[in-house]
Parts: sequence; C-alpha cells; structure tokens
Amino acid sequence: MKKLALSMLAVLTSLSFGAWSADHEVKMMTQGTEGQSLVFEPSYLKVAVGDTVTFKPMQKAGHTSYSIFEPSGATPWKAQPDMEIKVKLDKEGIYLVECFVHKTLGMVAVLQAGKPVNLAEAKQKAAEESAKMMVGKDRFEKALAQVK
Ligand SMILES: [Cu+2]
Repeated sequence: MKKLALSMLAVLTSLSFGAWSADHEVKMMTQGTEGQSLVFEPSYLKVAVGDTVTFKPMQKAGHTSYSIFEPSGATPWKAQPDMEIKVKLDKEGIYLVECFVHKTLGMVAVLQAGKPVNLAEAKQKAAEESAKMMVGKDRFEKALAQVK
C-alpha cells in the first residue's frame, strides 16, 4: 500500500510539472494585423520562468527568430529562415529578439520571463540596436515600456 502511494505521488508530481510550464506563440508576420510591416506579434510577451515560446512564420519572407540578448546563463537561439522554433525561457529576465533578415526594418520583440532583473542592460542593448535601424527605431522602446 505504501509502495502504491509512492508511485501515485510520482505520477502526480510529473503531471503537475507538465501543467506548470505553458507554451506561448509569437507570430512572425510580413504584414501585421494592424497593417504594420515586418512584425513579431505580440512584440512584447510576459511568461513564467520555464515556459516555452514558439515562433511561427506566417508568411515566407526569410523570417528568423534570433535572440540577441538574454539573461545571464541563458542559451541564445538562432532559427533557420522561415522555420518554426520553440525556445524555453529557463532563466529569469528580459530576452531581446530580432529577425536576422529584417532587423534594420524594426522586426524585433521583447520577451520577459519572471521579473525583469536585467532591464537596464536590456534597454542599453536595445538602444544600440535601434540606432542601426532604418525604420521601426521605436519598436524596442515601445515593447520595453510594457515591461512590468
Ligand atoms: Cu523577418
């Protein structure tokens, strides 16, 4: 009986681990739903530490999800053009994401896992990147303004 209780506990524990981490979706769009060109939707997303985010290309235009800034200890990612990628945000803080092909056209996103422990560094990196953009220079700033 004790053995059965223990194995039941093991099953329950593994089930609840599965339920704790959610998957979120970010679309990579040539034309956004509000008419803007070259966007991640949403361009700001807050998740729990340990959640996953799936980047989905909605049109073929060479869209790629590259992380250009992560919390310390987090693994950077680079998706292939027009390919979906699922990433796990297992470190707390802000992640900055760009489409490699359209980064100078403001195709960027901000992800937040848990508390924004690296917000100051993220803002600095975002400002450096925004200075290189031809259009959409304010997109990082607008997304970062939503961090809470
Ligand atoms: Cu793109």
